[in-house]
Amino acid sequence: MRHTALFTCLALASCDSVTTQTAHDDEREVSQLAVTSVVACNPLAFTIGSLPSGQSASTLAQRELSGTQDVWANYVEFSGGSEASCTFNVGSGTAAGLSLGLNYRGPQKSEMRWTFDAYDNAAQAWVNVGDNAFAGDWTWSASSISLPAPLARFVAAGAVRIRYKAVGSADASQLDEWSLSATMESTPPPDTATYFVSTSGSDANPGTEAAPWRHINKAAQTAIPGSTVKVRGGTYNEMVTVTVSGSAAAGYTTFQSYPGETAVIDGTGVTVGSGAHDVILMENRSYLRWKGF
Ligand SMILES: [Ca+2]
Repeated sequence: MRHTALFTCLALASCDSVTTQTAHDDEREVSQLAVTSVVACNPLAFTIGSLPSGQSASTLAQRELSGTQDVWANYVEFSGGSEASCTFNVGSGTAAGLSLGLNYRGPQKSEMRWTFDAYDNAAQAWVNVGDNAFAGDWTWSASSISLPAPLARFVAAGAVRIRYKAVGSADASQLDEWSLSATMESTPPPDTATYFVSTSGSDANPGTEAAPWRHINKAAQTAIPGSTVKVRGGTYNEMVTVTVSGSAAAGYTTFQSYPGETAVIDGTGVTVGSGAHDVILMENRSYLRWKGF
């Protein structure tokens, strides 16, 4: 969409709260940060059965065994009839991918079934997400099980709960690895940068309060989306061409007089380019606010 917003602030006139909301499609994109991490089971809680002596839930974070290796400290053994759950703290954000990392040794599914369930917080019920169908007979079998969409139902207070459960009590089973790979998306927080312009500043400055810019035009071509430009009191004899925008993700970019002071944009004596007679030119810009001029 193309849109042109032009307005004129005459010398010493007030232009207060002029806001544009039009945007190019690309300016409406909400950027997402996606972070994938392997989350450890913490804590492991038994509702039926118990953690065997000499074993630790912390070993579930590492896949260490293959074939028929038997290193007691490297896995957790679940006796027949066991039921236990892991809490995985995946953190804040929106889940874009949740996948169990498993290394199992025990009976084949045809002999005895062991199930993995995820807790659905919306339905307040356990949902089966898989079982030991991938496993050979008492040989270490690694696999991953992706949780089915929609994933948001499985995340509450930054945590996912997974249950491991025996169907019957015929045989024990062992888990060397029981982890959760979580891809979490988050929207970066709006940048709250603030810039300063002063009649005693310099456009070579960084635009900080201590070292402000000299011209509003400098800010209008430098300020990042979502930032605030505070203009110290005084008369700015300049043409301002705005080339920055705010964005849907970062919010409005705001130009305002410094609190308690009044900045005046004065076009008097400024050479105006052909076809443009505006002291402030905003073309195809969006998410901008002008306050207190
Ligand atoms: Ca292990």
